[in-house]
Amino acid sequence: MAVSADDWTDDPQAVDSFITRAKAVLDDNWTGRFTVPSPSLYPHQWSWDAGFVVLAYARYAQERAEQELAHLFAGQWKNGMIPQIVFNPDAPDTYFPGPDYWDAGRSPHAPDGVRTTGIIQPPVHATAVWHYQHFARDKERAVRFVERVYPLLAAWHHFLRRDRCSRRGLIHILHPWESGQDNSPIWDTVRKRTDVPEAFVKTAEAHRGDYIHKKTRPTRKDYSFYLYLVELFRAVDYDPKRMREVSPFVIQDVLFNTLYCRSLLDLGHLAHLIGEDPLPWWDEAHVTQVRMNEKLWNEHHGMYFDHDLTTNRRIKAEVAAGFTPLYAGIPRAAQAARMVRSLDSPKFYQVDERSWGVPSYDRESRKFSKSRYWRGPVWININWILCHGLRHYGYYDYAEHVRHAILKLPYENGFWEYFDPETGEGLGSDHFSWTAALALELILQPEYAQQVTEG
Ligand code: 9WN
Repeated sequence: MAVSADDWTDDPQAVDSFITRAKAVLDDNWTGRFTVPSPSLYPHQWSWDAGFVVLAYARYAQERAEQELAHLFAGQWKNGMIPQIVFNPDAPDTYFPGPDYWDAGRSPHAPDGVRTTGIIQPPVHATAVWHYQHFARDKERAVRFVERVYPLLAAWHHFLRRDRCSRRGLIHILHPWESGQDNSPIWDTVRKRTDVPEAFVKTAEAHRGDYIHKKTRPTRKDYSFYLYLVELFRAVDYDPKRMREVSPFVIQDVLFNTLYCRSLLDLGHLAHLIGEDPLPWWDEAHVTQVRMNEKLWNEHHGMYFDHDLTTNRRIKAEVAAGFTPLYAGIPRAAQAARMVRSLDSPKFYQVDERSWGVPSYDRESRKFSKSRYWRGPVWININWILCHGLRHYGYYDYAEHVRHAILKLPYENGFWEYFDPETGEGLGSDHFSWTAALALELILQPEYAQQVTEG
């Protein structure tokens, strides 16, 4: 079945009002220096959320895109690390764990005068900067900005290569929060085999009230695991080598490595733009592609699986992120065809069926939950990554089917953090920035084309 581009609405005025509403979400969440992911739950700046909002600002708010990135880079560590969260000193003390719990300043690498966490999130920043300069109206200014941030992006990628990878392998992550998919079923086996001291269960319990919508969030056990890992890292002053040694969680994650690979390709393009050598970045991207195909691909399931470095075993959790390598051109054409067959099935998102986008987890698994965070609900960022990946391989009809979901979900139900794949009901926090931003990214493409024609 071919789904036409405007199936989600055939009313042009409705499209205009949708754009206005999406931009209003970003305006409301804009603090004057950066964009909070949502006003109710997340009052600070998150690393990959910042990258996603820049993809939208790139298309209509050049200066704001620069400010967003500059604020994130102000929190960059001296060893190049871009932290998961840059804390906002003016925010109410509602988010736990906050800056005092992390106490990241104990690391000699922490930035001066800015408080952050001591872990990372997926690297989408070079990709964001590439979009920024590509769509910028003031091109000269954009090139000057790229010249300014290129060394910072390079330092970030050097950090990943130096401190998050052994020899020329894949990048490993050390905490579920680093993947961006906090309570994904991928982490279940690691969490279950880790003895978390009772004190962390108590701390997690004490803060349960901080987490709204308990049934749609990670459990107390998940949170105690997250806090325990933070404690292990804090005890070694966030020293990258020691973190690797003490962590029971050392995973080569598909989504993280996919975005790393895409980021390297985009960093190469940025290098080329300002007269630097792109080849080392593209070489690195190539090595990552080869390694992912060697180590993470599973022909039987038609998708990629994470690898647990502690046990040296694949983690066979069928999550939507297992299809994201399409976005970085990682699978060969035959693999991509196999992946689309797995995606276009009752497990995920069948083309001729009434559901609401690609769920984060296999709908036929007994552990699937249609409402609990990264264990089933539809997330707009994963769908957006898949939509672009499918286009890249020429699966335009299926990509349109995914695009349709990305637009229709917030159009009909609001700009929620995640969505029930069966009913489309919005879950988590309302007024969520990347839901608005990525819908805008898809919808503003024709508008951009028009501006270019108008000259
Ligand atoms: C921990 C901000 C972040 C996203 C993550 C999402 C959620 C945080 C939390 O919110 O995680 O980082 O407290 O649950 O899982 O992807 O970046 O939107």
